[in-house]
Amino acid sequence: MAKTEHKRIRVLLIGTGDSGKTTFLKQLKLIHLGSLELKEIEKSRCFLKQNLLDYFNLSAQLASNEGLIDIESDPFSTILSTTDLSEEIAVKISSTYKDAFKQFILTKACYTYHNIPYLLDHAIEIASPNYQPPIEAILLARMKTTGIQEVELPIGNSKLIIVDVGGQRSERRKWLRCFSEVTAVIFIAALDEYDKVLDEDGRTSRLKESLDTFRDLLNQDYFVKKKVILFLNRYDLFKKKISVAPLHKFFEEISPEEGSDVKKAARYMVNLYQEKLIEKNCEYAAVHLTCALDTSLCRKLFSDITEQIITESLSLSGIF
Ligand SMILES: Nc1nc2c(ncn2[C@@H]2O[C@H](COP(=O)(O)OP(=O)(O)O)[C@@H](O)[C@H]2O)c(=O)[nH]1
Ligand SMILES: [Mg+2]
Repeated sequence: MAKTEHKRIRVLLIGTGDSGKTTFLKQLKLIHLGSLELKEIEKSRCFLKQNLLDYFNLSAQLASNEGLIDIESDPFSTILSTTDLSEEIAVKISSTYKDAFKQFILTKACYTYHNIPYLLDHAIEIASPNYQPPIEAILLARMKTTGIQEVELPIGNSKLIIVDVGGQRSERRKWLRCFSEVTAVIFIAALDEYDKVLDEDGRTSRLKESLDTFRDLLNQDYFVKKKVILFLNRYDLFKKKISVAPLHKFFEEISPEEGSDVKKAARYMVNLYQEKLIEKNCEYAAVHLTCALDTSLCRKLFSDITEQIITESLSLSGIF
């Protein structure tokens, strides 16, 4: 191969739903292309509106179960019966964000619906027909990925192709299609999901599903001798959650002292994933605790990772 020829490096972002795959891809586009496509911005705008309505409704139901608000009376009853976020509804939503309900959102609902405080703070802007979501909001939008998205990014003399896939069970059947010719796999898991269940069936532990998915992935012939990088993501949410839902409440083998200490609790989570790597004799793994919303961290992390992948893959192909 001539030295000037572009080397194509395919990196797969993989993991169960909501772990942060698409958010990392958005960050990579921002870092390497400088912006996002207009259709992605428009899609985020629609999803932010939908997220606001959905998470408001779910949070209001929870607050009502605790007897904090009455969802049968206005403005809650009007908001809960609407399917479209008009400006009028947004004003009503904003008017509820006070007293016991606000307290409930900030101290409880935010651990399940992580972006609800931001959405409520910006409800009126989000509902405006002229709303142009800032990057901060675009990164916070929760939008389910279906199918496989490939993005090509120029990095020096190489082309980095990042592949993002849907993480829900129904989407995982499609993963096999993108396994061939992969240079490295980044498996992304959400650290704060240890007390959550899957949306798909409402009962399976999300952590167990992620660990099983990781183990199944390592079992694939495609990944023998491939570089596997593990991002234990949503570390910011994990750090906050540990103080209200310490790990020893969910895992009997961990002591209260370890379960309520962020670093020790994170170490425990890292070990759960590393055990799977040891089981599979996988020597090539690197583990990082990450926050996909942090652009400067993403810039540094991906710059180190791509440099390493490119160097290794060039040396494997005999250029060095
Ligand atoms: N606070 C916080 N939110 C995150 C982080 N990573 C992803 N999210 C949010 O988690 C939700 C799901 O992320 P997404 O990238 O769509 O997950 P995917 O299903 O794996 O593609 C979105 O609302 C993101 O804003 C993180 O590190 N910290
Ligand atoms: Mg996605």
